[in-house]
Amino acid sequence: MQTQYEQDQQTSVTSFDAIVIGAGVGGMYALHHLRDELGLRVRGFDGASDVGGTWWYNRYPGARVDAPSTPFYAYTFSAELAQEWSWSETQSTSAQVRTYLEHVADRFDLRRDIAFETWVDDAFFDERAQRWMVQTRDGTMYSARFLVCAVGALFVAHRPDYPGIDEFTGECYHTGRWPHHPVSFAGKRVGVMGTGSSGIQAIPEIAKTAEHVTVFQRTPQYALPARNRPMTDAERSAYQADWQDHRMSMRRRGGWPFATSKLRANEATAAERQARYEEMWALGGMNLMINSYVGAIVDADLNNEISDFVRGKIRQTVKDAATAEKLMPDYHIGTKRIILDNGYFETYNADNVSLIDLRRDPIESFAADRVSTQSQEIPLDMLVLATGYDAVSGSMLNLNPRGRDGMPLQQKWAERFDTHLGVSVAGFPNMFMIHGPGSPGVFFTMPLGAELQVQWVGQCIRHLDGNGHGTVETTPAAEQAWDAQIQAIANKTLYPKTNSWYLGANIPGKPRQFLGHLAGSQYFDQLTATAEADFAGFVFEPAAGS
Ligand code: NA7
Repeated sequence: MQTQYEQDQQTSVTSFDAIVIGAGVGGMYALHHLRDELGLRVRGFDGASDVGGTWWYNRYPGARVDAPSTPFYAYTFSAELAQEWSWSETQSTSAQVRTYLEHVADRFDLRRDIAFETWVDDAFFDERAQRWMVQTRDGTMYSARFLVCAVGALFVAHRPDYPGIDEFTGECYHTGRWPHHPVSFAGKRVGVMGTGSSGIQAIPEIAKTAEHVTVFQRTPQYALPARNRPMTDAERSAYQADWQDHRMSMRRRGGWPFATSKLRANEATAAERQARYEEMWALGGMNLMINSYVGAIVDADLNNEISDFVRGKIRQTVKDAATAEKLMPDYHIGTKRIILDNGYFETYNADNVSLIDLRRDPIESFAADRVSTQSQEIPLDMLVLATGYDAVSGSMLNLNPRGRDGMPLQQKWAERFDTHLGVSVAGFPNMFMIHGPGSPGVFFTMPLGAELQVQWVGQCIRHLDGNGHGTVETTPAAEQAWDAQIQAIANKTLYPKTNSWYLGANIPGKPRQFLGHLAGSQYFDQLTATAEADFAGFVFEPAAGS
């Protein structure tokens, strides 16, 4: 009997060595590395009409990188690329990131091997042929020995399921699916639901022109000042001159290029600590968390003190005391994604902004032109959903590849999102994930993290080919040990004490499991060690026909 692949050879299936799904930060580099550095025949697919991935979609007003310092949210694999590109601000806009990624695509001639506006509807592993079969929405079949899923940690938009929400006839946009046409808020009554990074970046911008903005807040958040400003020439040239050092520092320091504080909170007086928090606040909020004292995300007392400090700042900023109280966060700072803001709390001092605390006044239903909470009716012309994502695991489940015995990933991951090293899933041979569950992903600088994972994938493919193997995959035992490590690291911190998307808590019914590896440097050491140990934790099968 012929394999699916052999049958397809007689029809019109185009074959590649590797198929890369996703043309965002991870997929672009995967294409470049596998094609230009390993010499493989590679085809990329993306549903969007250009490169950028998450950045292609996230065009809402105010969208910016939410990492501390922009020059470091960039690729590091090419010295020339690092030398020739200049970032203009310390916190880049989404548009600037897209321009950069478009430049990367031009410079490395990536687009010629990416099929845009091409959704992958199906991907399954043909065990006899040892190949992945991939079907795009127009019914075309492709095959490849390796499937690289760079489908994004923040891709599947989460839309709340309030009664009547689909009957709302005003304009309605999700921040993660922002339209490409200009959106005007002028003269409109805009409701913004969600106060994560996206909502907190968008609200001050929308309030500049809207007639009225009503913010629907479920969990009050800490937001720390981004202190965005133009990059100076001196900073740019220092970064470019020391680029290799920065790269190595980021690799060693969990994605953050600078040395962090070695100061111990218990060796300082309360007054000294307050002075240090003020200093860090003035430098930029992220410093408050990682540069004040050792252990802000581990030591509950220290964390409480920093949390109190930020609550005090919110009280000082928001003039109306009742509004300020509604904005008071009550969880350990840093255990939900740190938000860097540009004037968020100040926005509540404007007459055209009001805040609904959904914990005290929950939404009951939507109608064509309004939303009703328990206590009031609010007419709206526009609804902006800044309600986040089925993060980290959602995009792989959306793709739902089928592995050995036709096992769909949705079935394999019905209760736990188990992987080994965040890159491989048992029963899914020759499939690699970039920024998958169990990776440092959103806890590390994502471009550098993607580079290191992709380079490891390249090493694995070389090892497989060099030894005459046809398949590589991990084992359930390796997955269990990996998950145990991830949970153990997370359990040493305060993260698991808070409901967050890091734990899947934002998606009704999603299994609760910490989804990221918190110790990035240790993680990448383990990737290296695994490769050096001939890929311990993986099993290889001889190539078919050998
Ligand atoms: P986030 O951080 O998941 O924020 C989503 C927000 O939407 C958050 O405030 C949620 O409240 C709120 N939300 C979610 N569902 C609902 C419902 N049903 N009703 C009311 N409010 C709701 O997503 P973002 O897009 O802001 O940021 C995602 C990441 O992208 C960000 O960290 C950056 O790295 C880039 P909750 O806190 O869950 O109570």
